[in-house]
Amino acid sequence: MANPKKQKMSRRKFLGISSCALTTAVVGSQVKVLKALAKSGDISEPVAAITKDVYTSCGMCVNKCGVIARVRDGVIHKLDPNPNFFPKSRGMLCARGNAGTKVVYDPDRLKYPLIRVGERGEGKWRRASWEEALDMVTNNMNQIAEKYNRASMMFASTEGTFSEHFFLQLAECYGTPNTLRHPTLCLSSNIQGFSATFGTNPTPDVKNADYIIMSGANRAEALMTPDSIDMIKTDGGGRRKLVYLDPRFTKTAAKADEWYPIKPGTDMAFILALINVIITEGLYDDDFIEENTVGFEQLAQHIKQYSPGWAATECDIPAKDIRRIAHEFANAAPSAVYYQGRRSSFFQNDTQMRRAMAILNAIVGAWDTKGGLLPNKKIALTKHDYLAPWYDDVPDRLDKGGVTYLSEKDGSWPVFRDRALAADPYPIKGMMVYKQNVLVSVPDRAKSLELMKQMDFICTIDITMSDTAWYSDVVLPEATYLERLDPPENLSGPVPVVAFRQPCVEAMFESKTNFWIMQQLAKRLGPEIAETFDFTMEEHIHHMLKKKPEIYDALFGKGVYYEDTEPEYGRLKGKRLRTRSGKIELYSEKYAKKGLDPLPVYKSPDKVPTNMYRLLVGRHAYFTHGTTANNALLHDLMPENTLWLAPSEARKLRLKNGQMVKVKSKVGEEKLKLEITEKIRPDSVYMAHGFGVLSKGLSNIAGVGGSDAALIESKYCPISGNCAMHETFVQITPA
Ligand SMILES: Nc1nc2c(c(=O)[nH]1)N[C@H]1C(S)=C(S)[C@@H](COP(=O)(O)OP(=O)(O)OC[C@H]3O[C@@H](n4cnc5c(=O)[nH]c(N)nc54)[C@H](O)[C@@H]3O)O[C@H]1N2
Ligand SMILES: Nc1nc2c(c(=O)[nH]1)N[C@H]1C(S)=C(S)[C@@H](COP(=O)(O)OP(=O)(O)OC[C@H]3O[C@@H](n4cnc5c(=O)[nH]c(N)nc54)[C@H](O)[C@@H]3O)O[C@H]1N2
Ligand code: SF4
Ligand SMILES: [Mo]
Repeated sequence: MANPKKQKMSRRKFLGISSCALTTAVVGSQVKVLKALAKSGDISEPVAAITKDVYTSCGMCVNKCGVIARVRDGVIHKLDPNPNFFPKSRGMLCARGNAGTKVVYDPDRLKYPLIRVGERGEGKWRRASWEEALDMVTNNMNQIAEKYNRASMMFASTEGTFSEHFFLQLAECYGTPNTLRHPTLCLSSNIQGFSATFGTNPTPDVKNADYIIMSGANRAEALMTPDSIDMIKTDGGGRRKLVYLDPRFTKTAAKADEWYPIKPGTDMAFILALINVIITEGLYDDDFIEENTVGFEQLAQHIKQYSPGWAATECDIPAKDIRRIAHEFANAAPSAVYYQGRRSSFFQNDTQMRRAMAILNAIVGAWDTKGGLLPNKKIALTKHDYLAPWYDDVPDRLDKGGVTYLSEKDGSWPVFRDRALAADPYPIKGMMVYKQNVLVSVPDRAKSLELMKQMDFICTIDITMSDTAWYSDVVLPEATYLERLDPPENLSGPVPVVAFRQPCVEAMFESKTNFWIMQQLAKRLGPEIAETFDFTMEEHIHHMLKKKPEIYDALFGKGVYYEDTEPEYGRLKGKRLRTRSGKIELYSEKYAKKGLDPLPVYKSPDKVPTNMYRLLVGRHAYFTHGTTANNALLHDLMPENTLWLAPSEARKLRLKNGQMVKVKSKVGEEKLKLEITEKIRPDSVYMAHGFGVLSKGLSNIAGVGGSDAALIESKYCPISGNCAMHETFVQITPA
């Protein structure tokens, strides 16, 4: 909630701190560039002839790889990797990164503020001035505050733009606690399980690990830099080994030394059996355990029940392989990692499954050491402090108490939505959405549509007509990442870096930055809120970098900033960790106190019912989530999604490759093309994310493929509130 203790930062004080000389330098050079550019960019007719190369960072996914934009005749002709060394992306720009030009020059992009004229979802709009659209947003926000409560407004957003915090600032200043961010769709179980063990969510030292086990992380397609680069790299002659578990034969499986098509939802059985072998056969690092951990005795007792023979029947991986892998892993340790991945929205037991991973890494001493798990570092930047107004009558978050560990900032999407639908304990009537595609990214689309139906008002800030924008009342066009000056962002990691964005070309049409939009809304919400936004982006950047002006020179000079090129090992040796005991918690006292299993207890996933299949979802190298499938360049590479089904099952169902099939779950029904492939287990089917859209404003993909969000049931982990997206069963019939 709004914190009255926050230090007030007045505009004068703010400016006093910034370096004025530097401010002039940036603004000066920026203005020169912008002045020479087209006033209102028309794709086919660039007005000015600007030829230059501009450093920035990619905005096509979470990674923020270093980019150099080749601007020719005022148009971004090509995006290349930043040629300067950058520890995060090391000269890599993936297919999506290259396709960024088609985000700017996309005929489907949002060009002007739009106000709905027909029914919601009917697709009838009129162009509005910014003035009118912004007035409409704040009038509605004020009405909701008056009629219900400030907490009846929800703010949904996802990171990636570097300026999400301004959106969250507006929410806080307006006075709602109800911000819904992406972690419970993505990685919150991961953070929870690892933090409960190590006091932090560390990063695996993929580059230096001799032995890596990856399960449920498809790094050759679901790219995370630098892990995806390091995973592929071989030193030649090194003893590096990659063991990969996935119900599908992915590109990572193709690169692995061993691939096991594990039964979905049983990774914990495999991990517990590895721990069993390592403990019962004395392969653990007893000095490390003695010095750094608590609860080994309890773990040793608990793990006895989980033998490789037992695990083999659960997870379909032969007991002899489990035993051998346990030996190989322990022999390679501490230069060995069980890679925890990122997305942990798989099963309801995800937090405890990640706990098991963390415990396995700990007992072989793969912590804070070369080739093991590394605690992250961050380059400190100065925060923007502001004094949010205080409102006495605002209740707690709507989803408060819904799960054991709820993040006040992120909330839990599935819990929140259920309570909002029941107006329990109060109604949610207004929705502000910024860079989140609720109807595509949150499981059970029909429920999200119901949620939107009950709103008095919905405003979406996006760059294209996403499904969520399509169902909104006001749609505001943001300038794309290649047209914005964004605040620098400090990305934590074993080798922390700072990334930034500057405009490569002038923002086209009437698109504006999120920062500008937030400032304009703040102004309309009254002077107290306006004051918290009373600075320019240039001033903000100088403020953030005031303690380290050299970052400024590095960012604008070569596009990247970092202080180290290699991780520092043993950094936390002898130091207290941020757990209850100050040590690595094999046995979690904290969990015991909350009535949770203090050690991971295995439960089999629900059995696949006869004549049904488990629906699996996941990444494709050419797309980011559900929202780049319409990009012209990427669409050429993969024009539609298909349903993967094993040949043996296709024969049983008398289905042919390429035919249209109906996929039906408890909550939805979709039609898409069948792809018969050996690359998937017979008990599961798979579809890529991002097709089957509702919006007709996405011309390449409207009416194409099927939506996974429409099929996935809304289940979640009761500890973290993370969605469980692989617990849905579907029936397949000819369409
Ligand atoms: N190209 C691309 N890269 C991305 C992104 C993107 O959208 N596109 N998004 C980024 C983001 S936000 C995230 S969170 C990460 C996600 O990164 P990942 O989590 O690696 O990505 P997914 O493809 O969602 O899931 C990984 C794999 O888990 C498999 N799987 C399903 N069920 C099970 C199971 O029970 N056990 C095991 N062992 N495997 C299972 C799936 O078949 C899938 O291949 O990717 C990041 N990188
Ligand atoms: N079914 C299913 N659901 C999933 C997943 C899955 O694999 N399958 N993956 C989950 C995961 S791991 C994650 S992280 C979430 C992510 O899903 P979301 O939280 O929805 O986030 P994004 O997909 O990054 O962003 C979505 C919206 O941002 C818009 N956008 C892109 N760039 C900009 C910009 O510069 N400015 C503005 N204003 N808007 C922009 C896009 O057009 C899109 O509408 O999805 C989760 N949901
Ligand atoms: S992984 Fe690809 S899409 Fe993501 S930031 Fe890097 S280049 Fe861009
Ligand atoms: Mo994610």
